[in-house]
Amino acid sequence: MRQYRNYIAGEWVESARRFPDIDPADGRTIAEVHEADRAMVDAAVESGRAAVRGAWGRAPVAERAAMLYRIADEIERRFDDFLDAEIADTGKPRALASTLDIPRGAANFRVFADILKTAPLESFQLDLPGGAHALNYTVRKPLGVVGVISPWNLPLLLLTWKVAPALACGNAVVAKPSEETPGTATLLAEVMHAVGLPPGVFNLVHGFGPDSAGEFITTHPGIAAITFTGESRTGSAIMRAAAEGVKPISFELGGKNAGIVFADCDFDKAVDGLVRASFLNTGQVCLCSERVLVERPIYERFVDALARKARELVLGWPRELGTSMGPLISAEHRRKVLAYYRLAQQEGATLVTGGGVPAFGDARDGGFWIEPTILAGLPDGARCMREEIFGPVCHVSPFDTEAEAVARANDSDYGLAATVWTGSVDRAHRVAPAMRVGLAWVNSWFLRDLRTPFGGAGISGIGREGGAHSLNFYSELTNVCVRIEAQEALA
Ligand code: NAD
Ligand code: 6OD
Repeated sequence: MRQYRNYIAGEWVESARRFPDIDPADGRTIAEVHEADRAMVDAAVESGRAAVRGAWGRAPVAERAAMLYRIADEIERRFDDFLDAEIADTGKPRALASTLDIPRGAANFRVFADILKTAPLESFQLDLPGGAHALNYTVRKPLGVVGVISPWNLPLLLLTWKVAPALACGNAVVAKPSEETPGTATLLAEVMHAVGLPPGVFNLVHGFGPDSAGEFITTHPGIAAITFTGESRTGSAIMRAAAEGVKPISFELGGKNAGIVFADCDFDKAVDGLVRASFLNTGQVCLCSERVLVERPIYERFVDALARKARELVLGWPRELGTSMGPLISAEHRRKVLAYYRLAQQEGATLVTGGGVPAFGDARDGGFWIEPTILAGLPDGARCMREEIFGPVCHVSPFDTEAEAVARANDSDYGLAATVWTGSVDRAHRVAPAMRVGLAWVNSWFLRDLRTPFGGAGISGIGREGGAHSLNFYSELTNVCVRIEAQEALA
């Protein structure tokens, strides 16, 4: 059986406590994961602190950037290993992991190396009475050891999205991947070792949240900052832990995202876009559209087309090329999503398509598969319209005016993302900026330029990462102010 160990201070560390890593496509145990205890997390933090005090914390920008490029190259060299591990842990289709997850794992390092090399330092001149002035300039320094805690839905993408900028800024990292998806994180530690990253700069600890590695990281006095992606409720628990040490936090949390489809849209593109936005990765993307609002004149036709496309999704073995949708991540998560399918019907929803568990008659019946599902007929206040389900499901409802669509889309405690589908340039530029979200897409979805701010409003997050926003979170900025006296000869 494959063993996933901890990587601490440049060494592989075993643990007597182990838990199984399960392939969600058939429920088989595929690896044993070594759960880090408190002493291991202490050792990881200590080695990180020593690395930041040592050569890594003082390494010139060019040296850190070169290291990030080497990491990206090595991920690409081991592309097939990463692909294999990501598919085994998540059950996501090969077509998705090979075009999104693994390429982004490498791209995150390359992009932040580029950004670091070209990042400007601020400087301001303040004029003073009598001809003197003050020259201000900002220097960027590492924060120290950053705790990185990541979820299971896009394991390599979301882990590297935080590790890359943290390392770019000269920090050390103690990373904890989700207990559901330890595979690609362990390969990433192998990559760090292979490229010669100094011991202690990247540490990997496996485990769970409460009373396990997650909590040991967030409550550790030696952790300088916490960056977290996951559920809003978990974010709230981590925030309480971080409050004790007044630690900087960056949170990317849940979503209950709206997609607004206007009658003047390109109909086929909007249908394809919403199928992708609702069902990609089995609906397990924080940006997925769970609330679809469609302008009344095209409502019936749109729902029919969306349902037809949802039924065409191929729930096949993840490694087969024709597969377009995989299973959910775990038995527990399937129980949760199925409970929402039932609740929706108790709340008065009509089932347009799906709602159940498919039967295959092969080993997939041991996995955590579920049907892509479309609901209609719920009032906006229903629980299924307000709570994140995080499965292959969307609710479709009609609207009559632009103002109504904007108000209903914005009526959510969450505020991560929105998509607007329209053929009118004016409407696009009126509606998209009016969305109370961190990310508003027009005639597209999950289209990413990694230099742009990424994050959520409301309970969808705190702060923004991406480009210079990441550099600012992962750096201590010191402003130097120099008073310069006037000299008459030069005046
Ligand atoms: P989760 O919150 O259950 O777990 C995320 C990570 O936090 C895991 O590594 C887990 O072990 C750890 N954890 C749990 N409790 C903890 C605690 N008390 N202290 C420290 N660590 C703890 O989330 P999940 O189920 O893995 O992921 C799905 C959720 O993530 C969804 O809500 C989704 O919307 C959200 N998400 C958000 C974004 C975004 O960018 N906004 C991206 C991906 C996923
Ligand atoms: O693309 C990204 O950088 C990012 N953070 C995506 C998050 C997706 C949520 O599931």
